[in-house]
Amino acid sequence: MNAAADHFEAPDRNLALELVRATEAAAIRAVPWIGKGDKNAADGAAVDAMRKFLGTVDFEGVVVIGEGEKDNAPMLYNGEVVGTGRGPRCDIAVDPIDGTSLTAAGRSHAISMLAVSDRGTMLDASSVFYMDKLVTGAAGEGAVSLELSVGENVRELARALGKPVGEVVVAVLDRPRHQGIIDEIRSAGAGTRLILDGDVAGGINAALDGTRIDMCLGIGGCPEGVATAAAIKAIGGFIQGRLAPLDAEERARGEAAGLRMDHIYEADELVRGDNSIFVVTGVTDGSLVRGVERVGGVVHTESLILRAKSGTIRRIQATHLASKWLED
Ligand code: VTB
Repeated sequence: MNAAADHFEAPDRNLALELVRATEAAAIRAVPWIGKGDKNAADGAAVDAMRKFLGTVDFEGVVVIGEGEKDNAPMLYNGEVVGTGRGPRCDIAVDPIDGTSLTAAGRSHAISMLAVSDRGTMLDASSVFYMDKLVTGAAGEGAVSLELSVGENVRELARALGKPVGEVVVAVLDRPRHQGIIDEIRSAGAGTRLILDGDVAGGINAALDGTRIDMCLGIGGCPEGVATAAAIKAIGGFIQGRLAPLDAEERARGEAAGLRMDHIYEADELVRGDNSIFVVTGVTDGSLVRGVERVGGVVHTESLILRAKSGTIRRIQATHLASKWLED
């Protein structure tokens, strides 16, 4: 072997290249339900399709973050084992549609996503519903923190990015609970990008270069926080999360499950190690990926696959024969 090439690792398998078929399938099957006002039908079609395709992939995945508990979710429930059972033992987080209401309404930014990491490395935060999150690109490392105020974070990030505070854009879920954060962002002189749903895409956009979002802040779903961490590790960005229990009962349940309530979870505590992958396919048009689109006899999908180990980011455009997937 060429000595100069010795420090390169031997190429290995990128599971994401196979798993992208599962998010593509979920997005394609959602097509008849986009804008039709029935979010459960959209979700059901996507869940079913994703599960079928996961079943073809050589791995043994345990759903750590899924559609909920076994009794409420017929498929892709927490603890369900997916894949052929041959190959690597993994944790998997799935959200066949993040943004079911967006999909049903025909609004932008709905995605189908999944994240995979080595078995036992994904934080099981299923006993707490919400998480306070802070996501930026790599520039935020050592500059921003959930311990700082919103204004301080905005100023520190502006300094780290080398641009005026007035040009910093912060994505926040548009919820009454965030009015305080929104006011603080604006009084610091930065701008908000209010998002209806989908803070996973918001977080990824904050971490990726070349998007119009510099930071994603606020309280969103806990599962979405862990899934975002898998993506952020691949992009090389910054993420912190702090559990935000709704009441004393949820706090106690979380503590009983071994979760630390006032602790700031770093990326490596949300998903341990550097072997995570993240896969997303657009359901409706968004800033991360284009939505799935049927044009006559074909269906177009756009996906992004991220792999932490190699640091690769791939954008995959695919054209599928509609007759194989959808009724006329
Ligand atoms: C967010 C958002 C999701 O849930 O995590 C949010 O990213 C949090 O819950 O798309 P609320 O809607 O109660 O604020 C979603 O909106 C739906 O899963």
